[in-house]
Order: sequence, then C-alpha cells, then structure tokens
Amino acid sequence: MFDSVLRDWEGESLVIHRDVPSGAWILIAIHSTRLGPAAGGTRMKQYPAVEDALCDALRLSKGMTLKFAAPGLPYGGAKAVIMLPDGFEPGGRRELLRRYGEHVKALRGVFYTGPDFGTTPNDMDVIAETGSPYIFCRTPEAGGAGDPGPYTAFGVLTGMRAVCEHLHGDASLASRRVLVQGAGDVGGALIPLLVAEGAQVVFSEVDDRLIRYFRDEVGVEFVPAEDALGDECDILAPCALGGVLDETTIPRLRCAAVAGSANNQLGSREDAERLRARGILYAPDYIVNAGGAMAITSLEMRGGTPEGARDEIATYVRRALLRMFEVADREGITPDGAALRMAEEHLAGAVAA
Ligand code: PPY
Repeated sequence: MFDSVLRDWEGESLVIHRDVPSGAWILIAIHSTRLGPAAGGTRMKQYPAVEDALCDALRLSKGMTLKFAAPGLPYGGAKAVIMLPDGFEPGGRRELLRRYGEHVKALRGVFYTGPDFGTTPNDMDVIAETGSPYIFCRTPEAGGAGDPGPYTAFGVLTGMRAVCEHLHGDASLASRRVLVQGAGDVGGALIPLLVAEGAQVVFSEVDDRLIRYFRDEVGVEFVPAEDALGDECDILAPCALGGVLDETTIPRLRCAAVAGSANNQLGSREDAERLRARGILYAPDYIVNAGGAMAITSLEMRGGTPEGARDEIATYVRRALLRMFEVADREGITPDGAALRMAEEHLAGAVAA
C-alpha cells in the first residue's frame, strides 16, 4: 500500500513523527517546493487508522501545490496532519502543539503552516511559542492575521457569482437556491454573505450547536445531512470535509452547479468527467477556495491590506473560473482538467509568475 500511495502522490518529502508522550502521529507532507516554500494548514483530528491520516495529508498537500500554482503565487504545497489517539485528553493539547512547533521549526522554513480543520488561530499562537517563525494566522493580539475563513468564504461567494455569470449571463445570486453543506468556519461565514445577496439559502450540518444557531437564530432553512446531496438547487456548496463527489453520490445530485470550499471534493479525477456527463458545472475546489491561502500570504508576507486581499481574491477567482469554463466548453474537457493545465503550466515555468 505504502509503495503505490507514495508513487501516486508524486511529492517531495514526508516527515513522520511519533509523539511519544501523547501517542499522536504527526505527519508533514511536503508536496512541492518548486515555486517557493511549501505552505499548508495543520489538520488535527482522529482517524480510523494511520493509513487514513497519511492519505489525507498526501492528497491535501498536492491540492495546496495546485492552489498556489494556479494563480502563480510563489509558494509550494504542503499539509500537516496531527492524528490524535483514542481518548486524547484535551489537557494535553498545549504541550502537543508545542512539540509540533519544534518539528516545524526544525524544518527551517521549508514548511509554513496555519490553521485547518481542528486547529485555530489560538493554536497557532501556541505552536509559535516555540520560536518557530513559520506560522501563519496567529491571533491579531499576537500579531497574526487571525482566522482566514472569512476570506475563503468571500472567494467562494465570488466563485458562485462567476458560476451564475457563465450559466445565465448574470452574476446575481438573488433568488438562486444555494445549499451550503457544513456551517463551520467557512460555510458559517458564507451563509450571511449569501443571505445579503438575496439568495435562497439552505444548509446542512451535523453539529447541534451550529444547527440551532443558523436554523433558529439566523432563520436559515435546514436540510438533514442525508438529504443534502439530493437537494434540488442551483448551486451545491460542499463546505465540510472532502471526497463528497464520487460514483455513488454524483448520480443522486439535482443541482446545476457545484462550488464550495471543501478541499478535495472529487473522490477521483474521473468524477469531474461524471459531473460533466450529467451536465453539472463543477467549479474546481482549489480555485474556488483559494481565498484563504491568498489572503494569508498577502497579509502576512506581502504587507497587503484586507481590502487589497479581497480585491485580489475577487479578481482571481472570477477570471480563473470564467476562463476555465470557457476552455472546458471550447475543448470538450472538464473545468477540472482546464484548472489542472493552468496550474501545471505555472509549475513547468511556462508562464511567468
Ligand atoms: C488551505 O487553503 O487549505 C490552507 O491550508 C491554507 C493555508 C495556506 C498557507 C499556510 C497555511 C494554511
């Protein structure tokens, strides 16, 4: 298994630490440093087995390479996974994060990280306490840019407008039915933006606290998680974990388009073809959700302002998607194929960054 998984990954290096005091596994997958230091979030959660954590880290790191390469940003792709052991005591979190910070520091800037599923700007403050300067998105109090979720959500909104522009010749989301699958960090920031645009928003979620908040306090229509994918809507926005689009789910979809923030939405690249065959427009995940990564690097590495970062995100996401949809139509390929080509051209140095 190890042999074929690593071969398919095509990445540069994989660092594996066993954190003896906690029993956690720390995996840092550095997929590419071709365009610059490899950057990507640190995901912290439980997995059924180490193989699952490994596959997650490898696939997500490759996605980060594409996310930075497509807009021509000077970063490579990486992702770290901290696989928590069964029965992990929350009291051990701080020390685990500090030990993780030592590992990041030891990589001497080959790897930059920030928050991801299961980690927050507060965690980044703790990781950076070890003196590791390679940590994005610390809290504003600690001098960081804070949570990138709102920027990712803003990019997803721009992506949905581009989808409407392509399908209807009008970017407005007014009255369009949009299903947000997952109301967490990004989905939860996206919902109010959609409401403000006049969209007909529905959401699915599994966390009771978030369900109560968005359904009962904000007044958004709720759809049980098991009905989300089959909902008849204009745009389906996967904003939870990846792998939601595959040979079993795609036949059930009743949406005109998919545009969401989750990383690795396609089970495999063939699923892009399956969506095309069903006449569903797929906005490639690493284009639609690039807002967070773009904002982080703009605010923390290039001295950008929040307004400047928003402008950059809006311009990039719209232009890139419209171009990919057009190339896909013209050449009879999928938007995913068109996106991959754009990222690969930058990686090959065919287009100046
Ligand atoms: C993502 O967009 O999935 C990220 O992981 C964002 C990111 C980018 C750079 C450093 C940390 C997190």
